[in-house]
Amino acid sequence: MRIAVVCYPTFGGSGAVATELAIALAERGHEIHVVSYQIPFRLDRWIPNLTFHSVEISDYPLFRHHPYTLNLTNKLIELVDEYGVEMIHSHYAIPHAHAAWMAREVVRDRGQDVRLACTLHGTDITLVGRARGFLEITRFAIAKQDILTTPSACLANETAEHFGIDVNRIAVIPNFVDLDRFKPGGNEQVARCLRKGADPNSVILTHASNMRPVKHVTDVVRAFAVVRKRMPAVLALAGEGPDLPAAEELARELGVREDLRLLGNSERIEDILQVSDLFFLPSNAESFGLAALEAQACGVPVIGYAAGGLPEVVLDGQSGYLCPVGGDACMGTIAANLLEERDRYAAMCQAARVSAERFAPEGIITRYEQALAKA
Ligand code: GMT
Repeated sequence: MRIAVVCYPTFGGSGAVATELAIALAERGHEIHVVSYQIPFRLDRWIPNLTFHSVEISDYPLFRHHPYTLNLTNKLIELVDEYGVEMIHSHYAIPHAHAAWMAREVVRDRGQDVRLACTLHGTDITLVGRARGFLEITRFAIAKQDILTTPSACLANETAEHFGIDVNRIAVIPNFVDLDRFKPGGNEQVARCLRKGADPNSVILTHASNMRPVKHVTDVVRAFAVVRKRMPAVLALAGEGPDLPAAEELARELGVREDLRLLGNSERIEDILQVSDLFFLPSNAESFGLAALEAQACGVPVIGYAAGGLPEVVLDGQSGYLCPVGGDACMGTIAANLLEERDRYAAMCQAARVSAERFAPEGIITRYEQALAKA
């Protein structure tokens, strides 16, 4: 197949999944054209059969906001013309599914055709797409796709409920993890850097995200403060986003600021996960939780909230624990208890890796390949 893969390039799950899927499909012999406004962060190697196309963004003094969707649409039309692209696979509906639909209208007007697939990733359905300013056009663009996929059954149900899509039209294809890259192990030097200035026996607790409100990063800090009262510990926060300053301020108020490690966006998140003792993901709506899967693959139990698709990824009581949304004290107590019971903790680390093995790439890529071929 000749496929245009449209995605966000920045740190975040949808861009990571889109890029890794694009690479895997190219390695299976498909001709892949990745389209975005900059090279996606996980597109870090040269792959035969895979070409990156940058969307040039038009600037003109009249435009208060750049009409990116139109530039993207134009690029997709060009790809159909120049490379004979047969399928546009959008990752994250807004505005990719809309641009794909417009591109198809244009090529159909010329007597050509292209098929449309869209993987809905999360807030395109649970938050942004449901906002009044996007709802109607998102409902339309989603309905026009030949195939829809979601990474969890939970997100498929939410799409059906809020966008009036027949749930049988949605293929649930979970995200996957490179089990050779994300594996137990760890570099002592990384651990030493994270513990610098703290007790050398500190446990390392980690959270990685785009620090948006949905991630409840202040709940991570509150849970950490509970653990910190019972044992030496540092909290590694990987990623950047709007709620980071509030998290830092709260850490100051709770007297744990000196135990916080603000790591920014990291291209090698596995280095941090591998030396972590526990991973926190207390989102109130998480369609899947790729970061939780990557942590488990590194043998790190996950403690989070029982919301969205996370229970499909983290097996409560086996590969981690899921507390009710808002239960930051619950997370902290469970974490501290677990870390104090070394045998139970060791068993859970092993179970975390086994849980992640359910999401090995091979079979999941095949499911995508089959779904795209059928569209
Ligand atoms: O939906 C978002 O907020 C962004 C999106 C992204 O681009 O990072 O994250 C979503 O997609 C990931 C990949 O499928 C999932 O692992 C995340 O759970 C999901 N985020 C949310 O649902 C909040």
